[in-house]
Amino acid sequence: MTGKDSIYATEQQIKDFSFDENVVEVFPDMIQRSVPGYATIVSTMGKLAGQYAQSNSNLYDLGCSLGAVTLSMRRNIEKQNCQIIAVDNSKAMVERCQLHLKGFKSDVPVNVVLGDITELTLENASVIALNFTLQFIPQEQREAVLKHIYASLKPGGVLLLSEKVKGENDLTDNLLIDLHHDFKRHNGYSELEISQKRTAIENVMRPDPLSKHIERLHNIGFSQTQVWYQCFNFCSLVAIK
Ligand code: GEK
Repeated sequence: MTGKDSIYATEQQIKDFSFDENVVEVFPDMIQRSVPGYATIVSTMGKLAGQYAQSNSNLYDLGCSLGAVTLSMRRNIEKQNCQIIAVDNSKAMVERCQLHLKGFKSDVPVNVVLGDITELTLENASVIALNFTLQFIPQEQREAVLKHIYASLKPGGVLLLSEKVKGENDLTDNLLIDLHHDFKRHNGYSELEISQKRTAIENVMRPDPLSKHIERLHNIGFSQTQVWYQCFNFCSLVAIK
């Protein structure tokens, strides 16, 4: 069982945020209360995976955390001979993810891998999910990761990309940040929790503007990119090879 997120509830010396055992313990509560539309995004990514999965191919869940997207994709795959490869570079996450997935039955094989997505070999993919993971990759490495994703996709394959984005200018960025902080307040986070989390995350998560994502995907070669969800500074899109 996982618990309620109170990691930043007391005043503390703030260290850079990391996906360690303490975060794993409260992760479902943390992400649910912090990302508007998380449940909708996860279930829709599963639906899209079901639609775009090709027989005899791999589906990847990169930065899988506890495997929410893996489970959602697995529920929707109807094609023959598909396997899901779920990857995360946090040992604590991968261990808990393996345990968690054991609790659900399915004929679709899942391989949970401890690995860094900047070093991973991807192949024969029909669907690749990056659900709020690219934002943690250093900005100068994002293009290379996306190029490798594109190269590993079969024709007609898709990247399902969700990201926290930066507003297009300072004014709209602040507007989106304020709306998001209101959302967190509404979900029970205090001012201290909101501000300490912001400090902890600012060095490890650097969002790009949505326009930058779309332009980069286009330049890499994706034929179509469609934003299907946005609430405040949280977006999800599908990019088709
Ligand atoms: C979900 N997708 O619940 N390589 C592999 N994993 C990484 C890397 C990397 N270089 N950098 C960060 N991660 C999940 C939510 S959380 C998003 C994803 C959030 C992993 C990191 O360990 C963490 O588990 C995940 O990416 C990001 O649908 O907490 O905001």
